[in-house]
Amino acid sequence: MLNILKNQDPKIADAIILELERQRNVIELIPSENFVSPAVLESLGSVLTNKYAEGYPGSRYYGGTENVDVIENLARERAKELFGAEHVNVQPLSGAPANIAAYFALLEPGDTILGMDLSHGGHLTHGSPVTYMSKIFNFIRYKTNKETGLIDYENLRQMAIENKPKLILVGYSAYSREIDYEKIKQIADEVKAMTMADIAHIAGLIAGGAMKNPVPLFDVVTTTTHKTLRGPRGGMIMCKEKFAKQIDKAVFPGFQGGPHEHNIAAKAVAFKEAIQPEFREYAKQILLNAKALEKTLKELDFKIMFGQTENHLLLIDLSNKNISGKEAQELLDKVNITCNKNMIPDDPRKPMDPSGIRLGTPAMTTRGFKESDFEIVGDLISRTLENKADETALAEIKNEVLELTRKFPLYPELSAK
Ligand code: DSN
Repeated sequence: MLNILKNQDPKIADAIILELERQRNVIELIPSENFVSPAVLESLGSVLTNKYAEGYPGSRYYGGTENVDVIENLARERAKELFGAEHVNVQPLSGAPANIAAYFALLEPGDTILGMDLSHGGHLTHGSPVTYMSKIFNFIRYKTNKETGLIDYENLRQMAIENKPKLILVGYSAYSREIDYEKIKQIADEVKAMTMADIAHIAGLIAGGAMKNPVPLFDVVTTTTHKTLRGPRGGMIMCKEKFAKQIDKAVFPGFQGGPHEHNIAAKAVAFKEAIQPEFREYAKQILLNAKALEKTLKELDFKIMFGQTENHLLLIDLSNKNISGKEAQELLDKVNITCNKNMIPDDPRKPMDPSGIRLGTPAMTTRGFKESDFEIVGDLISRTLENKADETALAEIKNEVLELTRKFPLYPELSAK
């Protein structure tokens, strides 16, 4: 692969080839990552990257847009079919721009948004004080309940009554439970707020019928396309028809310029893949694998936050294991297990060295891992953390990881030569 690039720019070609090798040789547990199909990769590397197409299909500011119009229309129609959406905008460049465009479509500066606290599983763009959006909108943050691990819906309702938000926001990056969209909608109706779900993490699980779908119920639903949905890196907004014009205007010209049509083509390809019956099996297997990993880790005395997992991820509190999240991530990197350090609810430690790690099953499920493989993964993680000072044991674990990954070839059609 990369025969032209190797001659023209060997440094970049070498780094890409090394990255392919790295992806092949690790157990990838970052819950927001996945492996796209070769057809998605081909679309991303296509001549569509050359084209400017500000505007929307049938109404562009540039000539020569007849082919990209076909592509963008297909992406929109397939997304509508997949999620049962009334209107779809496939132009957001990624999840953060999608959320920002949605806020500006629905709200005025200074308006109040009720979203989940970051350390309880929310996302940076849901009002973290380090973001610019937190200076423009008035974010208030609800939390999960310590005892049940669930979103504290009663507290959320009280906060909504007291603060009268214009928008109630659900959808999380580290929360591992199902979401009661009906309850949120009832609260929103009670205080006359609009509803928004950011389903970036679980979009593939929803598309595959393995989790509840907020799209028919909520006003606006944003997502990325590259996580469980297994498409290219990008974003998307779905909404009720009554918000269609303001959503489209907020994306372009409100916030973005020219859409990335190579990316939109790759989204369309991924949506077609997600419509196939095999994708339902994939979504189901992600959940089965997460449960298998959870069972093994619980038996090995790992503390699972939020009580349990009902989706693709596990947030683990490592404070009983005498190791921080940062140390654990670095140690696991050494044995070719990739995950990310993560805050736990109300974490007493700092974000760059928090108390937990976050583990997910989507990427390795794409490679073909089943429950028994994830039982082995749980065991490998535990042994790694127990043997942190034993280089021989760590080398042995790394060999076991390599043996396991070799059984599940990644991109066999791509040659590193
Ligand atoms: N950075 C993504 C994640 O890892 O969850 C969310 O945007």
